Amino acid sequence: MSELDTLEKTLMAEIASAGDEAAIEAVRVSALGKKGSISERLKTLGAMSPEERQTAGPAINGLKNRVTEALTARRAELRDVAIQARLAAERLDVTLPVRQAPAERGRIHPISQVTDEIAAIFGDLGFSIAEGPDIETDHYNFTALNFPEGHPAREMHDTFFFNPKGDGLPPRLLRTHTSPVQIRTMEAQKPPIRIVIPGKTYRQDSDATHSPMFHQLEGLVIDRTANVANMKWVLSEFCKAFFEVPNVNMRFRPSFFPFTGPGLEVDIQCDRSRPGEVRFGEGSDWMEILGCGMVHPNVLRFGGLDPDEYQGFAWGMGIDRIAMLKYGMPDLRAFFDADVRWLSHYGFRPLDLPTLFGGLSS
Ligand code: 2NL
Repeated sequence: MSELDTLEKTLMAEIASAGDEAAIEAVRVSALGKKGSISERLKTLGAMSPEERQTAGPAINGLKNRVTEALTARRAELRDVAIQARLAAERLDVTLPVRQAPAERGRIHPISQVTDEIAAIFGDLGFSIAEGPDIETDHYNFTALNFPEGHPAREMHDTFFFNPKGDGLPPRLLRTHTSPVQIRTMEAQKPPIRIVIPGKTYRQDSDATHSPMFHQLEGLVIDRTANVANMKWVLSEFCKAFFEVPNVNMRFRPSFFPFTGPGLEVDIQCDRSRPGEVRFGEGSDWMEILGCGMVHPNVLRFGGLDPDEYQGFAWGMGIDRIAMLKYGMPDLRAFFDADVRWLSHYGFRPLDLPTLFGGLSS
């Protein structure tokens, strides 16, 4: 067997056993690269006599062509095997149900939804949102809101107190209402003030209709002329927008809050004749939904405002309670159970943001 035949056999065996692109490329370089075994032999043609060249030329070039062809063929074969393997590995069962993307699967908690709805309504009426700390001082939670020292109303709130710090000050507490934020706002900005304050509030109370942590939304308007008629208009606009009805009948009953004078409780007319359903704006029943009143002069003074110059009105409502009312959720405790089955039933789609023009809860 000639020396070229031996080389051909070796190269062909190497090509046949090359397992991937890199191995094929290594064989190509070893044979046809600058210093490759075939390239070196082609270089010897120049020094040969014409007769020698006549037989050696076709022999070496023939070998070069056959090796090139074998390389191309093996490369195609390997590519084919690789594609078949990938197709098998990436096979999809198109009959499986489509899996939802995370943004589709997630749900907005009804409390967040209702808070956003309320923010959209009052935003449209020219209100800003204000927030404040959950941990408050006795001053902001009680004293500045006209709860006198030792007044029984302080105990009525079933306050969670922290351990005293030993600084001689009354112990810190978890705010029992969002009203401290209104005092902080009066101190920080000049009237006119038009704010709503959504947030967590805390009282030691726990049963089917009370959770030790709950959500409140309060509102405050202060300027030189704010009055009860303005307050009634704002609250009736709110109720119509929130319950998505063209008309609501409201009933204002006198009530007492230390921070108001006068204080009122507001009922809206509703129909409870259908079991498990409440309709607003019609019917023969009344349901209490919020408390309100003119801001007590002492509260204005504690906020750094002169009651002879400024007056205002305020209101407060339980977000959890009106969320239950609007969306027919029977048990308050489920709000805080973190049960995904409950949330996927009562939750809201994350991209359906409540707006007045697009619909609050569509
Ligand atoms: C309710 C009743 C109410 C207020 C909150 C308020 C705040 C300031 C001054 C005067 Cl700084 N009033 N807030 C007024 C009346 C009622 O809440 O039933 N909340 C769940």
